[in-house]
Amino acid sequence: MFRLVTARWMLALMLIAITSAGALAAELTFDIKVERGRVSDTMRLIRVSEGDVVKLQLISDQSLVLHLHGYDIEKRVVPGAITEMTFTAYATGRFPIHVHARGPDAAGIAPEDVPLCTLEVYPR
Ligand SMILES: [Cu+2]
Repeated sequence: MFRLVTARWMLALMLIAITSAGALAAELTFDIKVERGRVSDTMRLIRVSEGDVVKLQLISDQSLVLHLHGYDIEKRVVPGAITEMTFTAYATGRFPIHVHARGPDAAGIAPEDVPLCTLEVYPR
């Protein structure tokens, strides 16, 4: 009887372990639509948890170079195409996404002070 109960507990603990492991990380996709260098208010904050695989699908009506600080990922976005920025959120904190350049031949202009949007990565 004791062994049977113990075995049941073991099984329950294993199920808990499997379930929590499955909840550890998520794959999250965000559509970020940029119009005239701005995103809508609802897209200004991207909230994820540490370990999540984050895919930003960027679309813009003008050519831009976007830079995710901290993770230091830079992507050129051209009109009429979806540009993907994919990364694992390994670092926690607040990370701005800046417009670093505008226009088809844009390069080397000063980053804009106001971020396009902000990524928040929360500890798990
Ligand atoms: Cu920047």
